[in-house]
Amino acid sequence: MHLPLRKCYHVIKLGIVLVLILTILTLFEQWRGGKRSTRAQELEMVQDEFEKQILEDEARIIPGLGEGGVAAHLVGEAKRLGEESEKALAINVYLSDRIAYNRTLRDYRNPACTRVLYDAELPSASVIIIFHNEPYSVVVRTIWSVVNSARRDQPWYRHANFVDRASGKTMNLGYPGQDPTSPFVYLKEIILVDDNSTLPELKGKLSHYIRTRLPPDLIRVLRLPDRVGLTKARLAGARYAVGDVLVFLDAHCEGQPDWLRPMLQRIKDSPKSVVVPIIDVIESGNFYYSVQDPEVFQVARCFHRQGLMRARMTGARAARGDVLIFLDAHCEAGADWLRPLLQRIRHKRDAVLTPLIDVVDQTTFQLDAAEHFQVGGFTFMGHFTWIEVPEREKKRRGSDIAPTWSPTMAGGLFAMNRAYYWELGAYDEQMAGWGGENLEMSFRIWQCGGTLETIPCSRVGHVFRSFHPYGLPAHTDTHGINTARMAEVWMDDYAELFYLHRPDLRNNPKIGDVTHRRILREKLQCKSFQWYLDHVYKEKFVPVRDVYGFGRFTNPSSGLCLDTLQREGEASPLGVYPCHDTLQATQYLSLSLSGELRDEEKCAELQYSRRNPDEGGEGEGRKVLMVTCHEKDRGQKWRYLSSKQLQHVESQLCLEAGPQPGADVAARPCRRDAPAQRWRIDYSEDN
Ligand code: UD2
Ligand code: MN
Repeated sequence: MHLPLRKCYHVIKLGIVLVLILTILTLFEQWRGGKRSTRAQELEMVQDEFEKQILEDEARIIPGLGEGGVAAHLVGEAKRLGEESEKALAINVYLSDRIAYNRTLRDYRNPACTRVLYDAELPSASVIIIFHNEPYSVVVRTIWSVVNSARRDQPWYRHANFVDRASGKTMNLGYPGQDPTSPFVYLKEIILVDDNSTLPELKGKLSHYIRTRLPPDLIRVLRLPDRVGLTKARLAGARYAVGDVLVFLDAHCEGQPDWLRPMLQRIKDSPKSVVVPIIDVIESGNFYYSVQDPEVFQVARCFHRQGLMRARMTGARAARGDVLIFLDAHCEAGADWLRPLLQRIRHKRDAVLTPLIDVVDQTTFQLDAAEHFQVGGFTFMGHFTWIEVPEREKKRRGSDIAPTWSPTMAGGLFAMNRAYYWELGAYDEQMAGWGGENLEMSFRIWQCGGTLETIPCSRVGHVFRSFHPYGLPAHTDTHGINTARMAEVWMDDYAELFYLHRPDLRNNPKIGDVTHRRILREKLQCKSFQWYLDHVYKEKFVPVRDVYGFGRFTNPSSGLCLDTLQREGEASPLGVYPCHDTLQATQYLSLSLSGELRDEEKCAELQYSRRNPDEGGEGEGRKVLMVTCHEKDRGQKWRYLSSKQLQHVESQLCLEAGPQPGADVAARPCRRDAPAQRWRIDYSEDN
């Protein structure tokens, strides 16, 4: 009796405890549930806030503005706000916010591109777009441009052949293994690498935009926890990528129709080709999509104006040749334009033919030839430059739209087989901030057995900015340090030419250790920089090679040196300036064995006065301009006399220092006793 009672008591106690625990648990669950739902609510509200912001953004867009790639303009207060935003951010962001995110562009490709046949099956692409605090609308437009280029229903894909070139089999468009019903072809993924931006709109709002407006399955956003600079940001993207081909883009680009496929095809055909599109300019002030400045002497053919029927008839009646050729009186013919016409008519008597008619601008005589583009060069200061396609390369490539060898690349826009990217050593992961990685990769590609090519049927516009709108790691010259790292590994003795400009970086511990990159170079059995100069970039002027002398050209009596005075432009007068202690680019000149007085890019030439060709006999003297070197012309030949005078061969005039710092030099009749005409060259056979 006793025990059962006690037992009973225990059971009741246990029961009460159990009930208590259960109640607490239920309450806790309820509390947690409630909390969860507030969190969901909160999230929803934030999304709503993003949605609201995006709807507001969309309402701001002015239909038709900038459509086709034409220059966009605003007026009044809006214009002023736009200009202000450009001053602050190097891009007219106010205007960008008002241009459709997926505007179309006029097709600037060489018409021959539309006739190229591509394989139905091409490698898949991972497009990697890196950004740090880029303007939101510009980034979104870049993403749209990639997405749109890969849409299966684009006309260029619809008209594409469905027959595989290699096998002759009919195939679906896409990459191997791709679902043929996917709305996108060739595009595996877009990887956005956020290099630790601080702008809030590039975080949640951008993600929300992608989720709700873009194909989210196609797009990954990689948020880096620290700011690492563009080289490491691209590396992070590349590590993440799974496509066959890596396609790198800056975050302010818009592609022309069908820009992706020509590059994929080339990499399929030639996996060691690293390819770049033609990079067109999107103007930072008005978003005008403009093709690289063509130059008249290139191919000028013909421009058209309303012709006079009657006059032509009269001419035809009087003609006695087999073939009648009508031209307006304001045409310039390209090389060998006549023969193809005659040949065709010989075979087909009733053919009526027109040449390809290019447009020459009426006021500037600039030729608007779509196929004109430039490739990459460099300076020994370590900067990328644009150069004309060398004549020998025009012959080698065989056609205007064939892959064109490029000594270097600008760096931001290129495509490369993913396996080859890693095999070739990806990037130097110790390069911080901005700069240097482009020349490093260019030299590495060529020296280690690859090729670097511009694919003319692929054109992508890029907003070139006049300054970096984002801050870079304080007080570090990342371009200089990265370039020194590059030079240490790839340039052999030619690194000295870089250090001549940057003596401060010689043996500087800031450069860090490059041993592993030198090991890479050995492992890949890469060729020398000398080989690169001899075979890849033969046209490159080496300031110390085949020269009579180089360095500063000092006028001892005044202590002034020849100086290009950082003057920009096609033809800028050569001047004088107090000599620098170290060799600076503006005073770094050479007198070549062929008689050119030049810096790395331009040659000294006497200014020619149309009004009075003999001008400058006694009085003013003739100005000396730094212009593009053109070996043919005698006007760019100089010689160094034993009297230490610099004489212009054609005119027999001598170079005379200006009277004060910053003044132009002049060419005047040679006078042995004139101190202003004596020049000492830092390094020459005499010294
Ligand atoms: C050119 C290249 C650029 C790069 C650079 C040399 C082109 C058209 N552009 O300068 O791609 O090769 O030369 O280094 O070829 N960014 C980051 N983190 C940073 C700094 C920049 O992610 O710390 C991003 C930036 O948002 C942009 C990209 O890197 O998307 C390139 O920077 P840029 O546009 O300022 O360089 P750009 O075009 O003047
Ligand atoms: Mn850029």
